[in-house]
Amino acid sequence: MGKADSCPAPTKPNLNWHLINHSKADHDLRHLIVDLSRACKYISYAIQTTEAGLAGTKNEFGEDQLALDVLADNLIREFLCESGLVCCYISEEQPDIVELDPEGQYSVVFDPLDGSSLVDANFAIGSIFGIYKDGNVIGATPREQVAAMYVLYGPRTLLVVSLGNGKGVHEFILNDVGEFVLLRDHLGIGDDAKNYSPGNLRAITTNPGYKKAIDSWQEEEKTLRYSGCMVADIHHILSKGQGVFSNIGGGEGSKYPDGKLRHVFECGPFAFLAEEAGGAASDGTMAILDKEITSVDQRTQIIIGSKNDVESVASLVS
Ligand code: AFP
Repeated sequence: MGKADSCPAPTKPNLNWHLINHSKADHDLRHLIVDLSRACKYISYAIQTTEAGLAGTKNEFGEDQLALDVLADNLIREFLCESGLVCCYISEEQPDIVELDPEGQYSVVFDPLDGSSLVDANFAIGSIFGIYKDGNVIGATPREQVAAMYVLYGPRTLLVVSLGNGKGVHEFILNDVGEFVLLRDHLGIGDDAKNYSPGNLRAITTNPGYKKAIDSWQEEEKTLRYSGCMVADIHHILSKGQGVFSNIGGGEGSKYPDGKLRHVFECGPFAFLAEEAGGAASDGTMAILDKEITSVDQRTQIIIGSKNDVESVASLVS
């Protein structure tokens, strides 16, 4: 009797099963994604149980590090080391590229805990990951990612992953026995947004194009959905099947001249997921996926979500 006869599809496909049978992930990439998901289970548990106090240290960008930031960064590092599959990684909490196993075939870029300033308010927060095939992330473009994934720690812990190449964007939920099981497969983003999610709104005082974009969204009577955590705000778009999120710069002399968000571990992975879901991501002049990564701390403007809205806002802010 063949394997197919003796092993019917499970009623609740788990992440590992889905990566093998649906995404046809190669062996090592599948192991790496599953290892990252294991780290996120510990992070999810830590968020439920750890004091959300400051660690008293500052990260590379001068921001206060929460104890949970440090913990999440350490946990992910431990799982990457254990995997033996990763030659280097870039983390929001580390100033430089961190070298790991010279034999490893992959590099991973990540924000271990995005939205961590919201922890004490008990808002949803998340972890973001992009995976590249070799160690040369600087000089690459996010289109070269072989997978992107995020985990959203909200009332429920959700994991969304894609291996690109038309394999789709899939959502899993962490169940009570600690398994990520399939919740919805093939999340999609429609062409027109009913919801808008405007970040770095302080830029409208110095960037008239951004002001026009916000005015047009209000005139169109779109619904505002903005939490202050990129993972939660973009998950809202993928979950509802439409929406547009922006983080636009205020130009020279402003707090964030090029927008607040980092190209390599925030915008790149989300752009990969959005395009795979049928949406778009632009910096105002070009697709985020085609924008070269020049440094670890490079910031970029981003408009992401429903294609028509991304296009119209890009024409105003570029
Ligand atoms: P923290 O990780 O410091 O909380 O920042 C979250 C974030 O990088 C991203 O998730 C949000 O979209 C963005 O900052 C929010 O920025 P504003 O506070 O300027 O709206």
